[in-house]
Amino acid sequence: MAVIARPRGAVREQVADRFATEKRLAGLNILVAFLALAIGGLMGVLQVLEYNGIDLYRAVKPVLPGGYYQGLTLHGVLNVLVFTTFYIIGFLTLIAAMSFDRPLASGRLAWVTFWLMLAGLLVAAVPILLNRATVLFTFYPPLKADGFYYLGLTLVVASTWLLLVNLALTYRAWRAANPGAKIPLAAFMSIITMTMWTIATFGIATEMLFLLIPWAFGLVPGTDVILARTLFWFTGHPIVYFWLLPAYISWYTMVPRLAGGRLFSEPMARVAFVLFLVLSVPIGIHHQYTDPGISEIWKLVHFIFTVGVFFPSLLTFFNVVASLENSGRARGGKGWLAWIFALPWNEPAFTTQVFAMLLFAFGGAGGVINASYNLNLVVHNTAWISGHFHLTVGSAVALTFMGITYWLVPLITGRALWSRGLALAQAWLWLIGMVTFSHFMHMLGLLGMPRRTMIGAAPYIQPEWQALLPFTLVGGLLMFASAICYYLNMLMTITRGRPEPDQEVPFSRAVSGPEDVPAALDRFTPWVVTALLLVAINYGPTLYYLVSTGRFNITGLSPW
Ligand code: HAS
Ligand code: CU
Repeated sequence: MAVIARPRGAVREQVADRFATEKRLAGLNILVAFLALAIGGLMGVLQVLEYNGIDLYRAVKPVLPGGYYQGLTLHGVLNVLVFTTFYIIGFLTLIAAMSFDRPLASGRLAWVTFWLMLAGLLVAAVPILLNRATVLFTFYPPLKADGFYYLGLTLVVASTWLLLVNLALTYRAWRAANPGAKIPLAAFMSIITMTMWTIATFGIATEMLFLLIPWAFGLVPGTDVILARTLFWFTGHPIVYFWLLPAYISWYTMVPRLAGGRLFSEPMARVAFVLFLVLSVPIGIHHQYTDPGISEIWKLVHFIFTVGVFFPSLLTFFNVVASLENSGRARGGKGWLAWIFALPWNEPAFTTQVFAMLLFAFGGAGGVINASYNLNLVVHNTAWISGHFHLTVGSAVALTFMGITYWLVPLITGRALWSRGLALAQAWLWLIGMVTFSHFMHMLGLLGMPRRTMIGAAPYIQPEWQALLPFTLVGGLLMFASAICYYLNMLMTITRGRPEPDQEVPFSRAVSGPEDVPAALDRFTPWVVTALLLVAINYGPTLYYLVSTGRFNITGLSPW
């Protein structure tokens, strides 16, 4: 993949201006994302305090009348729906354009996308804050929220499709100007990510439009719980790859350069992304092993395909570590493993992202345990699952997204990072805090501690849980300290950072680059068709059965 050349003089001014819209949009999206994360993260601190018998919800009752469960709804919705979605849309808007080396086809459409997403967010936020949507981020019926909660979230999701439209138009214009060239890697990956996401959101859009919205506004008397859950997980599983793939884009196309070397193999990176497009969606039933109404046969099929989607992450593991080794050796590193010490550990954007990778290796291993039908019965609905997703979305994704901002915010604002030392401290605190927190959450899960529960107030709290719970608090507080370092550093960068105008996206070259990419890995249509076919096979019979036998008579409840 080509490195963006540093333009000179007047040309530089022009180039900087060419991406002004994309930069502004990336900046605004990422600002919204991190504001959401600040509130969502704070709720996490309240939760871990409650686990340890310090119930601050009583103190904040005027603000959070719904207590723990309202806080948990905010934690889930803000962190995994709002933070991720806004960040991803902002990040992909900018890097896809820069990778194509042309602005997006429609700046106006890009603005419309942002404003619609923001409007959706505000519509959904009001009922949550008023304690009229304390249904957690999974909003399973029979729990019933205010209709505007569903409406707002639907608007956010539907608006993200507009980015795919914009990318498709940009691709068409780029192709007309570059017949025969290979699509630049980061642009190819961005389009795959948004295509996968658009297919994936069929589930949640159908659930919202046909089941939950009419039900919550009283247009129909009841709904069907299992059908709603199945449609939710149709999207709810692949959403994790919607979060992960932008982090992978950074690990493949930028981290090797930050490390001072090259990506090992571009063709292999494309194979991984194509496999994610094909395999991410038709596996959602691995969240429903314990649900009635779905045949064991389809649970088994979804299990087998889940093991399949492990493979592109293993390819990524190999490719990313090989790229790091390439970089370590390019910096004079030697030996079987000693090259690791030659890597630029004093570079915040690099270190933060490699820590995210390390944590993900463990989160990924836990994923296979979740996916296995019989082991899932041990860990389902326990604190183990919270341990799992704090390593995945809470680290592989969130920590990578923070690491990226260590070069991206300077690029957008034209100001140098305020403190590299503070950024490195942030990375180390997150690593140590998360290892502690997630390890003990996994252990507590194995000891049977349920997730999504006010453990501090539970009459059945076990002595062996009580022995381990303080460690979750230590981990949580270390992550809180990490977050403070992060926000302080960003605030100071934006307001006080030394001017440093000529920053660039650190796109990497590859050892095996575009020249080695076969034509099949530079196309979308065959893979989209395969993806749709697999979705139809893996979901068709179950959805048909659930719709045709559904009894839409659950009136719903709002117990908070
Ligand atoms: Fe998961 C539940 C299975 C990945 C998130 N998952 C969840 C939930 C969330 C979540 C949020 O099968 C809970 C949802 C809820 O509220 O109920 N998950 C998997 C599997 C994978 C997986 C098989 N999950 C993710 C990712 C997530 C995420 C990614 C977010 C971003 N998960 C499940 C299952 C459940 C589940 C069941 C349901 C459980 C239940 O009962 O409720 C795989 O995709 C993981 C593959 C990953 C790897 C790791 C590759 C490592 C790499 C880094 C290498 C580089 C290094 C650096 C180490 C194979 C690429 C080296 C450094 C040097 C210096 C050399
Ligand atoms: Cu899943």
